[in-house]
Amino acid sequence: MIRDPQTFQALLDSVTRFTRERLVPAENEVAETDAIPHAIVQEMRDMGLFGLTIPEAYGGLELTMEEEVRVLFELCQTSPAFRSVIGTTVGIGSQGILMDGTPEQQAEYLPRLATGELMASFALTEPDAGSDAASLRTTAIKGVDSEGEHYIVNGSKRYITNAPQAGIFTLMARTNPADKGAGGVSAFIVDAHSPGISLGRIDRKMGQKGAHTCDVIFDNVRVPAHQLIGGVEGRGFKTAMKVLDKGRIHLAAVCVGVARRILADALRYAIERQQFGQPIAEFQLVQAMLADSQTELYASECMVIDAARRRDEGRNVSTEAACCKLFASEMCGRVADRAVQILGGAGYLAEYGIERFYRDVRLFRLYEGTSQIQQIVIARNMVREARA
Ligand code: COS
Repeated sequence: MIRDPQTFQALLDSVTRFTRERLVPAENEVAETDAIPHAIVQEMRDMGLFGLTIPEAYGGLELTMEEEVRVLFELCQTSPAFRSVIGTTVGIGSQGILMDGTPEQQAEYLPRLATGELMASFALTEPDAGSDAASLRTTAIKGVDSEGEHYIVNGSKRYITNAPQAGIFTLMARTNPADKGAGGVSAFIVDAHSPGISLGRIDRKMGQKGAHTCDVIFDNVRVPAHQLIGGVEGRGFKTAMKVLDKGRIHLAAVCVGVARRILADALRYAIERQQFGQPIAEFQLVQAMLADSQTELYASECMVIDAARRRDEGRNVSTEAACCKLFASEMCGRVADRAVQILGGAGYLAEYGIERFYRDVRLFRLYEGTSQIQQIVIARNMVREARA
């Protein structure tokens, strides 16, 4: 917990410097090689970025949600692939352990997650269970043998971010196959190197080069019973939903950071580019695009800060998190689209970088719940509260 504003400002300043001096200059290399340089990952470790949200007692920085989103506003003014390095650990991979893990599970994993020595991936989505997450089919069947109680896991997971780098998976699997809904799902911590786990080939994506996703296949994987998160069966879906509530605010903050960068690039271009004898920034139709982007960006920043503060106060932010994810991800798409328009032909060329952002940000409206899923969450909560 950073209670001293000056210490927190020093962290923010160092993240801003790191983003400008190390990440931005490496953007093209990452896009071309589809890999984040090891030296950059190590610097992220050294800065404590893997432990942003992990309690100090376990070696993390224990940032509040408000502090976390302010760090993301700075860190994400570059290719979103850099954030993905810490994304599953800080965003969703470690949060199930943090929220619902037993003290033993927390003591075992959180210190290594905080240093970045261990990376966590969140394994919920399946080939036939995407938006309808509760329909997942991966099973974890309890048994006992000479080595003790365990679960045997079978099934496959899809689009698992950071799976190739993961040391552990937060896995959602069905412990009660008779219960086809959310109540039959449990959450586990699974060692990624367990016998029977194999990875599919790295997915070829439209954008976000350097951030890797792939299938993860579980073939009779033996998971010791003490790896059941919280030690109780049937709570895995709720753990996943709570993790996603937090993850959606985190991701909305990512959208704000990336949109800030895209808008700054578009503004600079508009000031430098001369047409009809003056900078195109002087033309009102260009100004309208700049102003609309600035307004929507400001609205997103305010929403994200407000939702983060509410979460810090211990309030249920399921609705607010979905509102933030919905609005900020759509905002980022519009900001990127207007930026291409402001740059004109240059916006379509790879060398200006805007077309790369245009492709990168398309994912924001899809992962951790599509825009349509956010609308469902918001409206369902509204109806439920109105009826209560
Ligand atoms: N926090 C805690 N518990 C929650 C919750 C939340 N935010 N949301 C739902 N739950 C609980 C419900 O209260 C319910 O519990 P009870 O059975 O005890 O009442 C249980 O979880 C099931 O909830 P619900 O009936 O709403 O589940 P649905 O199957 O209808 O699905 C949605 C809900 C659509 C919201 C869910 O499937 C979802 O978020 N899908 C998108 C998944 C996603 O984001 N995937 C991206 C993967 S990570 S890249």
